[in-house]
Amino acid sequence: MKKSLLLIFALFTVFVLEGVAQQNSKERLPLKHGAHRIGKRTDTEMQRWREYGLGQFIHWGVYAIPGGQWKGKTTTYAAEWFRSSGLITKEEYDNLYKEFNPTDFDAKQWAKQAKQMGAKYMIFTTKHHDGFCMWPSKYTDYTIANTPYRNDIVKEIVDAYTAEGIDVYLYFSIIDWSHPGYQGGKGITNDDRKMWINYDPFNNKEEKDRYETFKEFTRNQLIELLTNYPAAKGLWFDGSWDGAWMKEAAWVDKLGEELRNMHPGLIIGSRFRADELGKRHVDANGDLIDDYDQRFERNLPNTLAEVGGNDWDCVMTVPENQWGYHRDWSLTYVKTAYDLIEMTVKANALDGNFVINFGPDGKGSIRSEETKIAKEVGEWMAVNGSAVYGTHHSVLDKQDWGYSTQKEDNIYLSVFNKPMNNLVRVKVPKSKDKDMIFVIEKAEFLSLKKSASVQNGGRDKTGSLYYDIVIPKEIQKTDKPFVIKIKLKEVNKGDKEAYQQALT
Ligand code: FHN
Repeated sequence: MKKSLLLIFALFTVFVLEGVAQQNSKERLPLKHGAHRIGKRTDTEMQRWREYGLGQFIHWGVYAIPGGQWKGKTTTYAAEWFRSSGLITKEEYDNLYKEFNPTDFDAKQWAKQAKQMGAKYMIFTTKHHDGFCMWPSKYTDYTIANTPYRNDIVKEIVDAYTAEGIDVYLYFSIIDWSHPGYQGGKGITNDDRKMWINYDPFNNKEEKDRYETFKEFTRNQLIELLTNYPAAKGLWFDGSWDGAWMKEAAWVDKLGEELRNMHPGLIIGSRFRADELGKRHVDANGDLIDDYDQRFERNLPNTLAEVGGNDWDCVMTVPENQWGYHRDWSLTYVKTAYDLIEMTVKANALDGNFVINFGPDGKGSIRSEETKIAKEVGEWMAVNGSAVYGTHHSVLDKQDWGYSTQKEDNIYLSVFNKPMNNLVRVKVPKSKDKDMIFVIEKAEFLSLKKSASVQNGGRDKTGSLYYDIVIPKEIQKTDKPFVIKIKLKEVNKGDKEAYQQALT
């Protein structure tokens, strides 16, 4: 009896283990062009990226000349997509560069302003979807070299920002409406593997051959950018959702390797390439493609679970969806500096970087609304930046007054909803040891640089231990978010004084 029971048990175990093994091999697909690394990059360049906290994006190109308006008509379309707005003919748009002469442009001034805002990195549109190159590319005539301005704007930007200690990333659009070989608008979205494998983005051989010239052109331009601007830290891709590009998984993957080899430490986000099954950002196994996740454009995540342990950034417009210069900002809600500060802190509390977009006008001036935002964000960051730079999510749960970030054992409480009773109630984590509790050992308001008073704690309905930090008079009337830096200490419940302080 015993023997037969043992036999049944052994058979059952083999059956279960085999099932699990089969299941695993079914789940993990043997991808050649999916993620080439599981988990985060650990090198110094990527560690530096992770610590930026706040960045600046600049969308600038010939679309800044019309600024969303043409012949008395205004579009609500994104200004940088003006060529497709219907207000201008393609021919008119494609001749705008002949007027591009941004005599007010001062890269050093822009870089100073970005530094004052607190940006640690910046992303610049070297070429947006229209294909106009802000550098004198030798692979097309549609460049800054053939405008009345003529100077290499990318060089001016890279030099000026690098001199201010701000790392530069080169935005590059895969979509290029100016190249005859570019194959646009033929993406398919489906989850059917076979359908994707059989999908042909071309209508005929001629189209396919033309696309080969586009691929070579794109490769040449990327090599040119990294050769001309070696100080750039990374490439920020856009427009890679194009169906023909997505079908080139092997070729794009090889190009990525080539670019990385020529520029050690190069940082590339998840928008460069798809895997061989047409999956973007994360591959068909669910692993992040390349170095950081770019899916959170204008759309911050709300929980750590959503970011899946990956590095990520969120790029954000100031009006609703205008990246390039639009003359009329009355058309949508315009974010305030404090909206953007809250987003910055929220992103960092969820292990991401936050990037604020600017769209200078056709003459090269940054609009007054953006200058005001840069100033207000900068003033806040100058006092409270330690809650952002180099921080990550904290050991505290999310609480109603705002967001918490952490660097080493400093925890930063960024308060955006000031409690009416002027007490910031801080729930501390539960100790893993049943004999220990956490107490707030030190608390300091960053803007005051003096210790804050922590009132006796208590337990809320869920049994969580909390302490109240008193908002001092100097801050009670503020209409701005503020930061309290705290340190926690684990003490024995038997330590009478600390325990008493925590429970009364
Ligand atoms: O279509 C573009 C848009 O114009 C803008 O450049 C943004 C910035 O991330 N990217 C695309 C939309 O995802």
